[in-house]
Amino acid sequence: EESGNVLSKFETAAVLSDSAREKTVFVHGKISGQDAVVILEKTPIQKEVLSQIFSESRLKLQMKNDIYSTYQLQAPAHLNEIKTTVVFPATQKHIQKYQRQESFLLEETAEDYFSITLPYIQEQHFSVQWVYNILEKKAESERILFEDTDPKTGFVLLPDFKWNQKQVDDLYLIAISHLRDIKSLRDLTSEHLPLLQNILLKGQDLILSTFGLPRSKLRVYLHYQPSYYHLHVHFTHLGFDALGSGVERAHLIQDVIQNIQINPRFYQTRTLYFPVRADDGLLRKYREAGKM
Ligand code: M7G
Repeated sequence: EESGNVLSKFETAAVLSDSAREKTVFVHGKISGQDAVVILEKTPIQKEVLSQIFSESRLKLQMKNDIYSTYQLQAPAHLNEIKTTVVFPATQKHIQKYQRQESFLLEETAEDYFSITLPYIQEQHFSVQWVYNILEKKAESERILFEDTDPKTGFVLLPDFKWNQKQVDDLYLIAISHLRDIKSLRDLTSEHLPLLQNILLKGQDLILSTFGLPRSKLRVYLHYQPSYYHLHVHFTHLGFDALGSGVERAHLIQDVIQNIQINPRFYQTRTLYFPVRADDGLLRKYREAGKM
């Protein structure tokens, strides 16, 4: 889909972070005076277009030594796209989110959650308007892969915007609950078991029938803390090191279900650990409370 070039007026202010290994760069800048964040990412090479790459590209020899040679290969434009994500207008919190920073592990007791974390996330959070737009079919409706409309156990399953859907190697889908009052893992009780089981089973089924990936190839998890406080579940390819799939932030949904089966108030009573970044307001609150 063409959308003009919103980036032609982009004025770069700073590179927030970049990674040669991931082939990404996160840039802060301005568009007509307002803050914007742009993410550029070189995507995996699709095996389906290999023969086109070999036959339609221009090769420039860089060096040759014995049986070794390296080239600069210029692939045709349509095989040489850069996945680009634009957040505009971006808030200060978005700029922070994408800035490379040191992180610290917080230890959140149940009491800390109610006295420190909850009040903080109630005043300081990313808008979940994009989530409501999906649930109400005001955005991305053509991207929805599956929907269960039950008001209690229903959800919408669609590609995460981190995935370009060109290869299953880095498959990344999200399931968004129709229920609007579950902020995070902390709110989940035995009442939500049918919802969690429904998301897991139907998500696995859809991914098997649509992408041919069996459940043994999926990592299905919730983030704690999430960025967006509306219940959603991440489905990623097991072989892909998705950002945020590390043990300090990702909770496998199968574990979550079992923990709640053993103790219906598991997530209201346990201490939870999660990373926060150096400039996160929550870290400041924990320090002020003498917890760090
Ligand atoms: P999270 O655990 O709340 O936060 O997950 P994280 O971004 O820190 O991981 C939210 C998930 O929703 C992430 O995987 C995002 O890439 C994805 N996401 C965020 N937005 C704003 C959108 C969007 O507008 N559309 C879609 N399809 N996915 C999004």
